Amino acid sequence: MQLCRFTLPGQGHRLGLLAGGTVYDLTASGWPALATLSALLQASVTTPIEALLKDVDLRGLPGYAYADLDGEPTERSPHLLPPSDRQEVWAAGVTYAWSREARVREAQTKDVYVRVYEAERPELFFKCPGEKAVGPNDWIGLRGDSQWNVPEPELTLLLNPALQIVGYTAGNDVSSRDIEGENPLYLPQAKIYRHACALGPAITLAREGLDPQNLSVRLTIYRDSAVVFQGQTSTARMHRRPAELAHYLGRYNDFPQGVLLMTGTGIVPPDDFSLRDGDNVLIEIKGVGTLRNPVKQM
Ligand code: DO4
Ligand code: MG
Repeated sequence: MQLCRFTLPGQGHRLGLLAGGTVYDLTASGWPALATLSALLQASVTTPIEALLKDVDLRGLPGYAYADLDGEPTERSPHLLPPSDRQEVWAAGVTYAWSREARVREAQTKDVYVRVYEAERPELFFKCPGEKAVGPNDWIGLRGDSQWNVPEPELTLLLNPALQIVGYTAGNDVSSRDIEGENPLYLPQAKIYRHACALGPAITLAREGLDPQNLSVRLTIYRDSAVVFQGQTSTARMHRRPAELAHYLGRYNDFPQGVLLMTGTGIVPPDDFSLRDGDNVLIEIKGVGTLRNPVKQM
């Protein structure tokens, strides 16, 4: 069972439940706690999401066939939106040795990456407001002032206002490596721009029994239908625990609408690789789903 946000022609933004190939319209239940993702996250502080959903009679809700969750939406199936509405999206960095090594190679100021990998305090940075994240099948952008743009496939945590991990989704922390490498103070420009954050396709609830520290993550990049890069890792290789990252994010900060936290990349394409206009990026996280986004040069 997964949660999603979706829209159908003329129907606005809806909260949905994905079960057995059907998207059930939770917003149509009329229950305030199921109206939006923010409302659900707020309610989940006192009542677990699964308990809130238990009493919903799905047969009484509009349901839309969504046989192929990972595929392109058809005219008759709902269009999935990013699983974020009023939450901020944050990201952790240098949480895998592979990421540390790639930053050291690209950077003119090298030791910050080695130090943050080993430090007790993780690197955490603001990525975007939830409304600016893009969902499955929407385009991700390449900055016109950068020559070196890459996707970063990241397990993404969904946290409620009490900073409890209530779900997981896939995230793409699209980044400009040349801007990042030139000076660490340029990080916000290397990370925050139009269509630089993709999330989705849906939220797997934390209580579904998924072990976030043992999930395979695969990144595939297609160019003219051919695979130009494929890499794989496991969240078991992450140097930090998800709960530890959530704890640091919540220190002296409040997230009344909940928050999403990308947990860092463990896959970095070779240094001579940069995304191009027209590429297609697929991020597959076992048990969480496949996030697919075409690339657009801005
Ligand atoms: O400090 C650089 C950002 C690192 C990052 O985004 C990652 O490791 O995923
Ligand atoms: Mg990243």
